[in-house]
Amino acid sequence: MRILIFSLLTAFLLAGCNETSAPCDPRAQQRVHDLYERLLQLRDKGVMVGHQDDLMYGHAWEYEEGRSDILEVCGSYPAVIGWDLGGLELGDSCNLDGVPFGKMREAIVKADAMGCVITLSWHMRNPVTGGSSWDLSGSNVVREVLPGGAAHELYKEWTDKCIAFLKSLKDAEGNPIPVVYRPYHENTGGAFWWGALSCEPEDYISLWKWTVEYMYACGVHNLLYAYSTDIFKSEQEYMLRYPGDEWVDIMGWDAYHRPQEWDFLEGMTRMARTVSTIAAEHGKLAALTETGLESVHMDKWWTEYLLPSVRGYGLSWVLIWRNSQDMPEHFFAPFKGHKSEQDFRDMVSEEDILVLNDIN
Ligand code: BMA
Repeated sequence: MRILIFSLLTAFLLAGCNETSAPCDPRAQQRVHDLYERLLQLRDKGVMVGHQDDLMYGHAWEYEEGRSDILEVCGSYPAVIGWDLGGLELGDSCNLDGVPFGKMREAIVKADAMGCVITLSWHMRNPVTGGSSWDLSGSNVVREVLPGGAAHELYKEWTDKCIAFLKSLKDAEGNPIPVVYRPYHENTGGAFWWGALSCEPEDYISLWKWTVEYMYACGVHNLLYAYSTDIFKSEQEYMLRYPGDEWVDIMGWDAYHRPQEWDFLEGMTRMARTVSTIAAEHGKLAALTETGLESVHMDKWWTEYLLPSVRGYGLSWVLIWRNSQDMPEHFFAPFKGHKSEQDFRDMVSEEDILVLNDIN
């Protein structure tokens, strides 16, 4: 019955909308087209479950070959895995969470070979102040990194480092691995130097377009581009920084459950409805690009909160944030022995909730 309702809702949402047909990059490589096609097919099957840094570390462990908190809880790796490039811009050997870029590359190659969808974000430093991505000092940083701005040359060098990393991701046949690239995330929020508190919408859009064009100019054609806001109040707010259909493949949003701050269920179902409707109108895929309840202190969070927030909207995936290896309270997915373990299994045992075993 639930599946029927899910299918009907999805069919309703997609009816009369622009056909989602191809990646926005006119020169996207074959594997990107294949990924896109696969995402379209899987969207009819259900919502994929993703986890940030899943193969690198988990709650109280790190860098153990084959290990994954999600695997240990439900018997399958997640279908989607996220990594973050923060730190790459400085030439650091490890990212901001201590992940060596060499190990990250190896794990991406492995995840791709296993059939996972790969997504990358970038908590890059503030190129004007040298502070972290959360450093909001330095006025108009986005304008300064655009052509003509004081930090443009430096920013180009940073982007070159990202490009070198992207180009180093090759499968066993030597083809570039397709990646869902999700830059400048949570743009309606105030946390980052590219966020709503720190730049004008037109500057954000210029930065997005410059980035995509620079990727093309440097011969990067292995990406799907994901646009993601933070929590938002309206369609207008969601679209304020949207660069346009020819620059984006996936429309997403990030939203964390902070019980003191907002009504998660009410807000999530509203946002899921809005994003999936807009995405369908624009012929784009949709996803919940980051979420979680830190420390998962509700035993049934998965079936009572996450499941109703993602099911039935035609979302391609939900990415659960990381399980820190060294901050015991900073985890968003269950691990072996955690009290929400059974509930997580109940969620992923639903036919329309997909882990890696369900999509291969
Ligand atoms: C945040 C936290 C930080 C981390 C950052 C980038 O949400 O998890 O600890 O450094 O993401 O991964």
